[in-house]
This record gives sequence, structure tokens and C-alpha cells, in this order.
Amino acid sequence: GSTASVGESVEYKITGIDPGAGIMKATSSALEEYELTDWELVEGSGAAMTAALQKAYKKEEPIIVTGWTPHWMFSKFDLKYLEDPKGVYGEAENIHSIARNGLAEDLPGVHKVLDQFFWTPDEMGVVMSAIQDGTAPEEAAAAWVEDNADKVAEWTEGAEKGNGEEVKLAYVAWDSEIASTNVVAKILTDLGYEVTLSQVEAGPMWAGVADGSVDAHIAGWLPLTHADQYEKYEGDFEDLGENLEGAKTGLVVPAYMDIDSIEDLKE
Ligand code: PBE
Repeated sequence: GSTASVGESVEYKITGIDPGAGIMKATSSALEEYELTDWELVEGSGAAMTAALQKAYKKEEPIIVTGWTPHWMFSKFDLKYLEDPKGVYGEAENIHSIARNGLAEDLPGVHKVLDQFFWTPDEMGVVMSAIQDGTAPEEAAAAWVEDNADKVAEWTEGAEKGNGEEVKLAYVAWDSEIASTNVVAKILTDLGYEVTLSQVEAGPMWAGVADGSVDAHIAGWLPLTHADQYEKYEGDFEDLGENLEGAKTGLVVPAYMDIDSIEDLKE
């Protein structure tokens, strides 16, 4: 027959996101490890990736993207991860909260909330989906906080209230982090702090916490995705531990595509 190979059908392109993301580095390793020498990882952004996915999906066209969970795309589209028999994308990931050194002394209430903040992929999913459906991130976060007073009470338990002290949180414009960072910002604001969010790339997010120009971020994907930054700045930040368990990264395709494994991309 004249059926095109998967590679031909997508012009040997994988639709990536921002170059600083850990998943981009993992995908470059995957191209090497699986000897996908003809393939190209195309840089873009989280928003451009989901737009491309949406467009392809509507027409039932093939597409391969760098994807991750939690992400609203799995509830909007029928998707699957390609199997990764070489384990390039690691085992399950967890998301950690990362504070600057000295935060516990300077702003103990903020430190406590960040330390106690822990939610589930489903909870994050509610906020992500609301944002995806067009609600402004601050509004989606505020609605979630209002609807989940019990959870918020757990996270703020014993935390000193603020009196307008400034708190700077950095984040990258990944859908998962837009959701989580806005929720934590809302909680800290309600507690009396003056919260500023700065949207940056992954490198500066870690660097900012390490040099103290930022108080914290809650977007540390570990043990694999941000391993480089973790090692680079180890000692210059405080790892407050997991705020979400059971995250995952990998190559993602629409379920209608007739491939199952990264190895199938060689054919
Ligand atoms: N992600 C989402 C990020 C971490 C959060 C998987 C796109 C990354 O690859 O660095």
C-alpha cells in the first residue's frame, strides 16, 4: 500500500513548548535514545502547542506533542501517551514547592502556607478547565478557593496573617502552573499579603528563588523534569516538598493515531 509512515504524516515534527521546559530536554534525549535522527522537536509555547493539538484534533489529523499530566487536554480530547520503554521520561513525577532561603524567618506565615499546600490532580484540573473555558485565571482561582474553604483552612492552619507584606511568586505559563500559582496567590492575598506574580521562563524561575529576588515558586517538577535546575542551585533554596503527586510527562498523541510507542516513530 501507499500508507504514509507516522513520520511522513507529521513531517517528522514533534510539537514542543518553551525551550526552557524540562520536557523539551527530555524529548531531545528521547530523539537520541530512540535514534530518531530524522525528527525535529519544534519549539513554541504551551499555548501554541494546545492550539496546534486542537486544530489537528478537529480534522482528525496526526500530531505528536510534548504533553503532561495534570493537563486539561486529557479531558477535552481523547489522547494517549506513547509508551516509553527506555524510560527517558522517568517514572511518575511530583510537583514541589520551592522557597528562597530565609523565607521561613522573614515571612513565616507565607512559608507555612507554601509548606502545607498540597492538592490532587483532580483539584488542579477543576481550575485548569475553568481557565481553559475562558474564565480569567484570578477568577477561576478565587472561585475554587471559595468552593474549597475546608482545604484552604487546612493549608492556612497556624499561618501568621500578613499586613500587606510583599510576596513575589514566579511561575512559567504552563497551564498547570497558571492554575496552581493563582490559587496560592489568592490564598496568600486573602491572608493579608500583597502578592505579585511574575511570569518567567523555567531557568529564571529557579534562578530567582536561588538569588532571593523571588520568594518562591510552586512549579518544581521532580525528580526528573527539573533535575538540572535542582542540582545547579542545590543549597540555595528550600525544597518544601510535594504539593501534588502523580504528575507525568511524555509524548502524547490523539487516540485515533495508530501508534503506541515512541519506538513506532522509527518506522
Ligand atoms: N511541564 C509542565 C514543565 C513542568 C510543568 C511538564 C511542561 C516542564 O517540562 O518543565
